[in-house]
Amino acid sequence: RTTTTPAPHTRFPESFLWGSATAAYQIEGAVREDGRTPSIWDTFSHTPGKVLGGDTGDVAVDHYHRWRDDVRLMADLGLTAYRFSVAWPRVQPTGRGPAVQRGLDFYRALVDELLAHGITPMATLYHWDLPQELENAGGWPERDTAYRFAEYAGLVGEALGDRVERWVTLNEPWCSAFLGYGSGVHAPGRTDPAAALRAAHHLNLGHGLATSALRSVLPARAGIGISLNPSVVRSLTDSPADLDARRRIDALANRVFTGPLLEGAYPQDLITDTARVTDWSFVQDADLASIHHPLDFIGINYYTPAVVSGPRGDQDGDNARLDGHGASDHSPWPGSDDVVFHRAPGELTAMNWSVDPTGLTDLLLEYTAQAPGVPLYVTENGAAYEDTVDADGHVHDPDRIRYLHAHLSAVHEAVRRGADVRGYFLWSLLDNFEWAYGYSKRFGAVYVDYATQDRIPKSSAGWYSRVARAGVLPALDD
Ligand code: PNW
Repeated sequence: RTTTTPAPHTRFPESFLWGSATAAYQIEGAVREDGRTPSIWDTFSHTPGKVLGGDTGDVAVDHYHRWRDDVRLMADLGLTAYRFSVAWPRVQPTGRGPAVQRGLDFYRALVDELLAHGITPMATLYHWDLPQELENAGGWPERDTAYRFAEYAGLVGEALGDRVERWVTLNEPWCSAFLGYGSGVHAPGRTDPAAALRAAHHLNLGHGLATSALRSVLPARAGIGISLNPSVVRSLTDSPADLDARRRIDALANRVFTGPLLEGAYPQDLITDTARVTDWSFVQDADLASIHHPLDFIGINYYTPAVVSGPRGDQDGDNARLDGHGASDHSPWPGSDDVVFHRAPGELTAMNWSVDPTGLTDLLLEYTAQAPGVPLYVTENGAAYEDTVDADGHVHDPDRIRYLHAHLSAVHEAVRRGADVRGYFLWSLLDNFEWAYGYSKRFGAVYVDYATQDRIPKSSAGWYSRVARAGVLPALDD
């Protein structure tokens, strides 16, 4: 092959972390072991009609028993970091009171095993598994849940703070608030727009209070951040109506979190847009000061952009399919449920999410500008495809390799243009319980045969492994 243009220089910084990510409810199983009690996802997945195929996390990929093998798998792949989440109902089964030692022991052993293999742990404290008892007491729309979360964060921080240096308070609070309490496609499945906004505020407050609780127990070298799933919102046209739709969705998807986190205030336009839903009287005077801490890093989870327009009667009803948030008669956009979502350009993954890596570059540069000096991690990025095992026992997933290559190039491009990105966590290490889609969507770099729990690294795992070991992104056809 003759080529005149040399491959672009795609070396990543020396200390760049090459990781993968998972979440407790999606992989652990063992839902009744060692004192664990139900979380809202146990209740939800056991409610008929909520999860595709009636799937539950009861067994998942049995990581609670196979964690040693799973760590070895990461080590064999040459990965240098792992983002996992701690199951609140294992540590504090009722959401209150002292920690259950056996719950903490599991994570301590996991972390020790990671460290023994030279893998840097990143612990997420909340990846959606609220103890059911706290939901019974009102859940995230109730202020007390924020206090309970801070207390739990302190317990985990005390137990693991000597060995975990990177802490994520919340994973994707947007999903917890607006899919959990607005559209109801996630646990606990409530469909109350005012409750969704209250939940968003109490998640913000929980993050702030948990940050203080962690600071008081963690060594000074520890870093505390949050993983957001910012929407890259694009307007269908430059018409005033479409630009206004863009502004509204940007407020409800992004600025409802970055306002208080980075600027210490809720955006005025958000308060105005949602005035018919709530008067925001649940925000108390001191709350914004509690939320507005300096962040040691920001975690960015990115999959696909959104394209929106103002209301256009003829296309109403497509939203459930096109906004990628699952089918529901209820909108996850309080006060802006008339905004129309359109199919974004690009190929589709098995989630029907369009592939557009430029969104990731845009986001990383946008956060670099919005939060100058705050390091960034891509704490999730990846894609579901319809993977199958060949007759020879291999799983060939060239689409996923292309997706990862394009998105890692997008990260590199952001770094080249000044973004301080410290690492990349592929979602996900293993195929797992994909929330409302159950086991029907496979995001893993490693295939799981659910009948046997056999792990089969896909060709993308081998590809990612080579990238991680070299610290350089090869040309795609190498
Ligand atoms: C994220 N949406 O979930 C989560 O952090 C992961 O646990 C999950 O497996 C992964 O992305 C893939 O879906 C999302 O509807 C779920 O906008 C739904 C949405 C976004 C993120």
